[in-house]
Amino acid sequence: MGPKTAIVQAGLTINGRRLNEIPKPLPQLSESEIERKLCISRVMTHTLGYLTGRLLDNKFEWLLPVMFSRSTDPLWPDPGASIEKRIEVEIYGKTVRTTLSMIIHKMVACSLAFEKLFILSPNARIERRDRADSGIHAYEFTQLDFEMRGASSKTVRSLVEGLISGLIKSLRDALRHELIHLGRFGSLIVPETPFRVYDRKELETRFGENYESKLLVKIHEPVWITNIPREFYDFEDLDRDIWDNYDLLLPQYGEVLSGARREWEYNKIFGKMKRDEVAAENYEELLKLAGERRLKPSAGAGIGVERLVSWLAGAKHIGEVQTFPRIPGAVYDL
Ligand code: ASN
Repeated sequence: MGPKTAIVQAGLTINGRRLNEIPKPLPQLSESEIERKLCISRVMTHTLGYLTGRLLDNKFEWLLPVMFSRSTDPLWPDPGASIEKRIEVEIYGKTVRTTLSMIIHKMVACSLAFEKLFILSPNARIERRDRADSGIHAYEFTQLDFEMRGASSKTVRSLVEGLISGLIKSLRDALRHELIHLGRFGSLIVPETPFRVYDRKELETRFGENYESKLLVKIHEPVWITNIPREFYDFEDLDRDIWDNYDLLLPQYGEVLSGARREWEYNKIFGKMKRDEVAAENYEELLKLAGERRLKPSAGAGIGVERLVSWLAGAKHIGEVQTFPRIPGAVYDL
C-alpha cells in the first residue's frame, strides 16, 4: 500500500472533493477501473488516428512541438484563464517559459514556411487548484493546434465541423463495444452540420455575464460562440468592436476549442500589447517579423484533446482520460 492509498482511506479531501473521488494514479486502479481506462484509451487512440489522418489527407504538414521558448501564449487577457503559476526557467543564460500554447510558433511557421500545419502540442497550464472540482481542467494537456495561411474563420469552422461529425461516425462504427461499455453508445450521436453559431454579445444580453455555464446545460450538440474579447493575436475590428474569433462548446463539458483569424500588422499587434499590458519584450521575433511585413494573415484553432475525449467517452473527470492524471492541486509520483 503506497502512502497515497493511506491518505484516501483516512478520508482526506483535496479542495472539498474526497481524494478517492478524483481519478487515482494508474498503480492504484482496480481491475474493473483498468478495463474502463482501456476503453477510454481506445477512444483516445481512435480519435488521434482519425483527426491526424484527416488533416494529413487535407495536405497539412505535421510539426513536432517545443516545450521551452522565450515567446509563448500570454493567456491574457482571457476571460477563461485561471493560471496559478507561470513557469519561467533560465537555460543558457536566457529566461524561457514552458509552452502555454504554440500560437506564436504557429503564426510564424504558417507565415514563413507551411501553408497548412498542425502540432500535437503539450501545454503546461498550472491552473488554480480549485479547478480540480470542475472535472474539465488538467495542469498539463495536449492541444491539436492547427493553422491555415489566408483562411477565413468560416473555413476553419467548417473544417472542424467535418472533423467532429466524421470522428463520431467513425467511432460508432469502430468502437461499438467500448462505447457500450462506457454507457455512451446510445447518447453519442453524429451532430448535424453546420453547428449553431452564437454571438457573445447576444448571449450576454440573454444570460448575463455567466452566459457560458447557462448555455452549457441547454445545448445537446456542439455550438460555436464568436466575438470574444481576448489575447492580442486574435483579429479585432477596432472600428466595429467585433472580434473575428470563436470557441467551440460541448454540451456539459465546455470549451473544447478556441481559435481565430489572426492579426498580422505590426501597429495593431504592438498597440494591443500596450493596451493589454502584455510584455512586448517577450515577443521580439514576432514583432520584428510583423514590422518587416513577413507575418501573413492566417486562421486556425486548437482542440483540447483530453476534453474532446472526455466528452466522447462520457468521462467523469478529465483525469480519467489521462493515463497519468494531471489534476490541479494533486501531484502524483508519475
Ligand atoms: N490554440 C489557440 C488558438 O489557436 C490558442 C490558445 O490555446 N490559447 O487560437
